[in-house]
Amino acid sequence: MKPVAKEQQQALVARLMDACGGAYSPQQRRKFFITGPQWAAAYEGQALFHAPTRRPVGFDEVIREYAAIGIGYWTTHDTDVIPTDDLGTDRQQQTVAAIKKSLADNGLKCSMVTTETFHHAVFAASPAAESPEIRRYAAWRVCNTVDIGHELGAEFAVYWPGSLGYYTQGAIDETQTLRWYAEALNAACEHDIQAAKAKGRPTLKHCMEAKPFEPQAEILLPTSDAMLAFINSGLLTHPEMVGLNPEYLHELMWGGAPRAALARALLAGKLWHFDINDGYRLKHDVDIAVALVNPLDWLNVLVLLRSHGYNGPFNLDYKPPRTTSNYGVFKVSFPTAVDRFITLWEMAGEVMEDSVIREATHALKAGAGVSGNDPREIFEANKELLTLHELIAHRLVQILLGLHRGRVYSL
Ligand code: 3MF
Ligand code: MG
Ligand code: MG
Repeated sequence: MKPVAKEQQQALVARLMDACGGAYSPQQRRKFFITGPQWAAAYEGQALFHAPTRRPVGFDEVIREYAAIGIGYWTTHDTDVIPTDDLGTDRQQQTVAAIKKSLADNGLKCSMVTTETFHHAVFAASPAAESPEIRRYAAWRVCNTVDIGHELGAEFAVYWPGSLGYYTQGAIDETQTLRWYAEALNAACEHDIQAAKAKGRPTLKHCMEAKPFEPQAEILLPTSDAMLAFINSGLLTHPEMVGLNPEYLHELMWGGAPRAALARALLAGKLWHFDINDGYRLKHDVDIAVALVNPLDWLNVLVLLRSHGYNGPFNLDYKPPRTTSNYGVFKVSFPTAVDRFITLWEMAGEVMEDSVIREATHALKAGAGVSGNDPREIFEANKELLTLHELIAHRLVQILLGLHRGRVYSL
């Protein structure tokens, strides 16, 4: 085999990307409420056992590259772009002004801002620690992020309380910690009401994001369902301002069915924002790009969301693998993630219109038309109809794999 010299490798990647085909145009991609996180594109490949493999990239480069791909919206943590020490200072104002210019120059919008309450040493015992000064600082941080959000024209604020929990048992009182955490959210909502009024803007949609494990060993709000209970616990002064940002993998990680978790959030009227990615059950947060692991489940998730009129953001919260180069992040990782999502969204539309699935679903709902309350008789009368469950599953796989169009390799 002929070695591929370093200077020829990008051209090879570009040529093979073109050979893949099936790409959507930037204009087509921009029709979707697909949002690109600063932290996803800027992720350098580091982890507990992993050194970085990519050079750092700033917001200017990320925004420019997202624009070229056709990702129309940008999202960020406060400290992705503003060093902790600059928060609340003139340097924050200067950075926010520079971000605004970069977004405007590239025709992008900032859709969501989020507060980093997990990385800095001050949050070692969570943003709802016993010490009142830590909690005061956490409340100030979320309020400051609300201000940044309004300045950048965002619609959403997200909260991932990943450090709300513990490693060793008994040191914290869970009920008290949850009350304190609610106080931080209340501070953000109350500050938002004032800030929105002052700016003549609507208040932000405040969305909570659950993750079952990591970085704490035990997490106080590990699932979207736990968060729904928290929102309705009576601890929040403005529960109507607080909804959910489920993440696909975070629901899968604990062994849940993401589609069922999303359905429960939809029924509660709280599915406001959605982090899209992929991975495996009962593993750590591998944050693989959407539909690289579970494309059939992803098709079904999108059928659910499309058929229920979900119109919130699809946030590309994944980590480009550390084997992907800086060039590859924008040439391969993001465009292919966006295009798999769009293809599955289009397929979800096909599923909703599919005459086989439609007729089978209607027949199941119609039942056999027997009267009486004899369970044996009811079962016997419906028995043949129930076979349609498996037929529908086959039809979904057919649509996913294109089997209905015929597939030939060695035949
Ligand atoms: C961690 C996450 C986070 C959140 C982000 C938004 C770094 O697993 O998913 O991404 O999505 O903090 O609040
Ligand atoms: Mg994740
Ligand atoms: Mg997330």
